[in-house]
Amino acid sequence: MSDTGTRCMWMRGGTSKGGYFLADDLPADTAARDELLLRVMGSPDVRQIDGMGGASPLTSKVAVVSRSGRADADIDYLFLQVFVDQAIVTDAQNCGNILAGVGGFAIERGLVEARGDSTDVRIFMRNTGQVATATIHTPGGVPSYAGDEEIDGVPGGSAAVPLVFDDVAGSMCGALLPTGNAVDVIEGVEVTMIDNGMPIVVMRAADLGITGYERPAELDADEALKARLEAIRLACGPLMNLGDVSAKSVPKMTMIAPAQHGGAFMTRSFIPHKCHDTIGVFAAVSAATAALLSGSPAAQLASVPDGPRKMMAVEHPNGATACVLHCDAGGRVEKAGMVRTARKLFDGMIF
Ligand code: NQM
Repeated sequence: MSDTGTRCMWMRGGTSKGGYFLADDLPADTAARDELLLRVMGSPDVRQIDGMGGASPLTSKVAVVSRSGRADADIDYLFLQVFVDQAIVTDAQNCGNILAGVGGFAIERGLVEARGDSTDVRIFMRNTGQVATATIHTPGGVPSYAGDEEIDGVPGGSAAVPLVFDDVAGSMCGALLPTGNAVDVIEGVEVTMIDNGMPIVVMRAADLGITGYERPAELDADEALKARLEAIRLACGPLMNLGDVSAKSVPKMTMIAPAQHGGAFMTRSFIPHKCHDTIGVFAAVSAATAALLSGSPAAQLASVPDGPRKMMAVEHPNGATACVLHCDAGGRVEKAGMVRTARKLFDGMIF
């Protein structure tokens, strides 16, 4: 890394955290960019002691943002996952939590002009080729992160960042159900391989020998469970049109159980080798969509509201993530929404 540093903003986006960069502030060459980002995070190292990463995949994330040349978007957002303990930087997944900070960052950097007290920012998500709209609180034309909106997994309140996704089916797998089936049997376990914004594999927790209510640390220590999940994941990757996924962070592995707190269902999600403290944004939308497929493992356990507009609280280890699914007359999810929050943590140069 150069001694002159690289301009960067650190932000919490939803229940994740990471470095936000303008594309122009990073090397154009991908290998040089990735080398720099590994140094920024301190990877590979389980403690990430020589960098800014927080020793978890949830805090080792990067947003690369630029002005968009598209008519349907204001900015382009590329998400990069920097692995903690391996020298891997991958664009083979999107991230809806980091997405929550992207609109505010773009306004801060002058890529988008604030319009009144709240500003809609249309974001082209380069990882998946799809568009999201984030509404940013901009009193006096300046992003403000202060507010009372609380999301489970983040202490205290911040300004709400509503996110809307128009048809994110098949984001990376080319189809909502890449195998064409709502249920397949992989390694003896009934699964739904689904992609409504994030490729995930949905299974009943009980079929993996757990209740689905364990704490993440307990599941992280269960080597037999992790080996079984990885065997299923490696088998699902090619079937989901993702190829060999041994060095990829998708698909995520989502185990579900009946809800405990009045929500739609409970989840424990491996992302993919560590249990998520909550659940990802697009992962929650994808899991909720799986629960609408009759006969699927999720549908058998879930409580699904009637009507075309379905408010579904996807329970997780630290509360629930509420998403709204809008279905067309045929029951297909045509639009999804969710409220997140974000906060600027620092702005400066990283060395
Ligand atoms: O699914 C973690 C997160 C995510 C992804 C992961 C996410 C999403 O919580 O949209 O937000 O699955 O690696 O940041």
